[in-house]
Amino acid sequence: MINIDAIHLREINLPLAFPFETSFGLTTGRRILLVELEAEGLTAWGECVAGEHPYFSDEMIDTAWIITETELAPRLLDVEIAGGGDCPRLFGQVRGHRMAKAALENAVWELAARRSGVSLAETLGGTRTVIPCGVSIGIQPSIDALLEKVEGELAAGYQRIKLKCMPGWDREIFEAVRERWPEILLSCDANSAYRMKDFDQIATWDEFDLLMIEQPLWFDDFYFHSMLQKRIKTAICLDESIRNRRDALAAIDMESCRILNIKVGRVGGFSEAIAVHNAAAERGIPVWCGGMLETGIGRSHNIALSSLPNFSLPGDVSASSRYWTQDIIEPEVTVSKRGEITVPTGVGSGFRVDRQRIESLTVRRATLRARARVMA
Ligand code: OSB
Ligand code: MG
Repeated sequence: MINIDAIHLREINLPLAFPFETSFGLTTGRRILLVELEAEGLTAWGECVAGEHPYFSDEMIDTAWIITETELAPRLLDVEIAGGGDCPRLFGQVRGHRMAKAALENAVWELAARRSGVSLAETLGGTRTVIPCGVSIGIQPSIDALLEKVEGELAAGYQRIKLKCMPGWDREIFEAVRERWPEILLSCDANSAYRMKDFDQIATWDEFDLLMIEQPLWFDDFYFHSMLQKRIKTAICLDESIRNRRDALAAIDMESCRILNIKVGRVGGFSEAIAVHNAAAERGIPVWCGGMLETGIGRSHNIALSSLPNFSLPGDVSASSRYWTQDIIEPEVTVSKRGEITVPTGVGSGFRVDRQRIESLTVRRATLRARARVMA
């Protein structure tokens, strides 16, 4: 059993090496909540993927901070836990706030792996030794700029290109990319930018042979996605809509999608991510690991998760250098010319956290400690 002695929260500010634009708007830098657990002389980190604004989900860094500090961290202190699998029960009384919960739960999994001297991937039940990688390319100032980006990512070896799209930045870019690269694995992600009036237009995209259309409609909808899926040949993939295993079951059963994007933060931690993965696997639905512009800490956790067997499609987990001039882990995440990341076999995530660099990026911190335990 593990007794956690202290939980450190910090906010780091980190500019993105390249601005990232989606149908929500432009992100030029990240404000990121990191949690660090201390137990038995070991430390383990977790990253909260909540954004700077409540646009992708209703969480944001500031809500995650207060929920972690006042509700979640106290529930982890002063109890004995066996591992990350205990967190959903411990946090169950707190409704929602899944990204905040995931940061702590994932750190507990990391801690448990380190304590047992095994890799995080093995602890999670991973089997893959390498994971296939794709990239998510933001909305660009021009089609020429987009083509140049795609060219660079393909040259780097990435196996799948995902284009962020929205009304006015859709058909023309699919046409331009398909004209130049008829054979590549190509998908798009609308982040909920379309409505029922757009169904006819979306149906015309079947000609582009997209691997999937990610989250075209409302973040909280299965019914209209299932209506759209009936109208088009291209597979729908849900991202924002899937909060847990029950959502995955509903979406699969209603045929709202044929592919699932799993983001460990969006579903509340590794326990639920594994449950979604298993539910999809049992029903023949492929999954892939989404990304949230993570630093190396969250990225290393995404790599471990992606080692599970049903992560059969290339994910949005790509090299550190696509996001940061310098990451906060060592070594940085790199992708081979074949577009693969090797799953580390070292203890825990398999990466070292650069504490000095994190220290220099920290703008806010708080520490919660367990009450002194009476030694037997
Ligand atoms: O919808 O997948 C998304 C980034 C931030 C928020 C939502 C999404 C994304 C991405 C980028 O697509 C994925 C990445 O490269 O980390
Ligand atoms: Mg998405």
